[in-house]
Amino acid sequence: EDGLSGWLRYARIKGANGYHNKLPSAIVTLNATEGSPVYTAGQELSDGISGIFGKDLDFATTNTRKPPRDTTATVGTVSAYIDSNPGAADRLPELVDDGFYLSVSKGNVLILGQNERGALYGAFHYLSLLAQGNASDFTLTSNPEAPIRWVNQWDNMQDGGTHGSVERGYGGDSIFFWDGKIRDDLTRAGQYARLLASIGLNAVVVNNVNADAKTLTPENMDGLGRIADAFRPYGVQLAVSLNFAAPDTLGGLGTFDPLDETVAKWWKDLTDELYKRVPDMAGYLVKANSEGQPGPMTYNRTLADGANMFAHALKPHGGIILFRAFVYDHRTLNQTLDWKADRANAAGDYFHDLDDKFEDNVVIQIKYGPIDFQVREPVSPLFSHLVKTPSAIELQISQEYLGQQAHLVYLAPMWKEILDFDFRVDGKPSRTSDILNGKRFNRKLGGYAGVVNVGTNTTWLGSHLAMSNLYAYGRLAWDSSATSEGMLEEWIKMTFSDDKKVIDVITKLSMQSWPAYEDYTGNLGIQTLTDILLGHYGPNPASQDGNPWGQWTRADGDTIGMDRTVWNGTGFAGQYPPEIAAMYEKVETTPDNLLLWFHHVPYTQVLKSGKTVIQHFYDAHYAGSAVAQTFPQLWETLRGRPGIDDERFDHVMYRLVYQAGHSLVWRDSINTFYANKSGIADTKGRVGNHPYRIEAEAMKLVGYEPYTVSPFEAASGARCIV
Ligand code: BDP
Repeated sequence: EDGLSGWLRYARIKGANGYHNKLPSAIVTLNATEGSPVYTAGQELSDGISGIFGKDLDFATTNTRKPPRDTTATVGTVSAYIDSNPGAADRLPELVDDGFYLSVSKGNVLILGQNERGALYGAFHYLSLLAQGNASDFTLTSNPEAPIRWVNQWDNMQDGGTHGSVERGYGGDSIFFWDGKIRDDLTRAGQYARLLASIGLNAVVVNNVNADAKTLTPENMDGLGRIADAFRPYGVQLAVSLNFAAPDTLGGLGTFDPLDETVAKWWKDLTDELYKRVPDMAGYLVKANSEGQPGPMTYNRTLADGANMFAHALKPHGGIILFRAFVYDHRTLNQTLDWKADRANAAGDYFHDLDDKFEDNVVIQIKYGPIDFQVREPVSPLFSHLVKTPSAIELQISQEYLGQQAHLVYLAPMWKEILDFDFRVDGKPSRTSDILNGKRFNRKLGGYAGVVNVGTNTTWLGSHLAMSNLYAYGRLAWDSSATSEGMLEEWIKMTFSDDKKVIDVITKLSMQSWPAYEDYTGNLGIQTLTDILLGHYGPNPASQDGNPWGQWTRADGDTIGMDRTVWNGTGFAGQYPPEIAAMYEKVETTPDNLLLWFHHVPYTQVLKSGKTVIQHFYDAHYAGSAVAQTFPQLWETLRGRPGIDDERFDHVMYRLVYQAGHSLVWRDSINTFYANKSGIADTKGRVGNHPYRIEAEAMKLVGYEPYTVSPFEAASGARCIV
């Protein structure tokens, strides 16, 4: 068990033989051509039922629905079905694009998709129930909540000497690129598409948002065509991330001004070329004028001018452009000089006046929080500003700031809080999910973009347990009302087994993991305090303040937190609709978990819990790391349980032991840092008091040398041994 099949293992379930009479005996795919999603659906049904139950099925592709045996699984599109059964039209429910209808009755199964991939989604849904031991009769109509259910890969074509690396990827090299080219062997791309399709995800942006213009050489465009071919059997579409300056750097035009006609024509011709190779390309993703990337503002054009140029090129082909709201330039934010400068304001400031300026195939892709994938952020206010322009939320499955898959952090509970947040636009219910799915502002486009960053490692993400995040992402993009525990249970049953103990333990570990991580890394909305300049990983609270990106903690000897109020701070709170703005404006009404995000207060400020800020810090860091200490013990109780093979058991255990240890590093680094800074002692006498600790550099070990570490907080006295 190396993890390659993810949750699609189709492992034999308990009492498999007992199910045989509830299962179909044959599969009929309607009008399926080899390589089409309906054909794939038939194959998956055959593989799945054979794997889960040991029952082999006859397989026929036909355009009539005459069952070759008494019980049949029929799969196809609604229109193919109606062609052979004209009378059925009235009996079938309304389906939107990608939706499916599924009916199971005594081994006769009907799976109809509104389109081909909808049929495949229906087949995967049926198989997921079977894999969970549910073969009972039912009918179901399932429509996706939003049309955009994309995945972003931050894969580099070539990155210095590192060939096909993945930016902020923790699962190995790129499955798409190597040495500046598209890989010859794209087997993993197909396997990835299979996992994504099984949870209803429908497109992948294959290259990094920090895009390399060389992605668009003729040879590489041919390669992109091959990736699209690998995706197509699963109904997954290809999308491409663009470098705004490509007309100049690749095309040699000497300009990339979006209002220059030669530039617009260059993009149009290039887009036509791409569509020759990938006729079903989903569209583009663009990061512009951010972190040193080129963009329209280089020529004093608006972001809308930039986005619309691509929109025009894509429109004849039915493509869409996801234009990122992550626009900020640290070089213009000299926050050491300007106390009011706040990167959190940037997206709102840049996009606020552009709502009616975009073409109708432009979607603004907005990170969930105004800064950058932190463990706790308020939901980006920009979702409430764009009324005419559709938006997609950018979530990060890859745990860049959240332990990089070396820490278990199940993210669904965080995403649920974000999706359920009510902006109260015009005093009316306005949940993030209803803005994304188009209901609140009556829009057709919108949805979800998840930064996944899988790699060549057979575990995909570098950790078996982290795959629950990818699973939950897909499920939520389809149906945001799915519950965190419910999604976990499905995923555990398919990935491991339906053993009660296995379900209970993995659920407990996972559900405790995000709150624990927040507690031991950075709480009260202070953000994760990770090393901001290096890897975004270990503790380094000092790095938050002395650089032009951050200035986020604004901590001194007496006070801490960033004043983002309108009356006295950076004004960010005022970007929310009035009811929410009023809540965040005051210390008393701001939830404790965002207090230091919005307010600058003394360490002795008393929270709603009755504790002071500093004592809360100390206690939470102890409490969170204490939870992490229980993880290896909990996991140990699963040794040898059904579905827990040694290979995966050891792999997970290794990480949980590491997490338990690293949570102590976090606890002590942060607590000691703020104890020193504030000069206020822990009332429980723990911080800085480690009577049983033996410093590594005080030991004598043959073959090891003392070493000064950076960041210095990672070891007491900044010394460790190597
Ligand atoms: C930051 C990442 C960086 C990305 C950037 C982005 O550290 O690698 O390029 O976001 O999203 O979080 O564009």
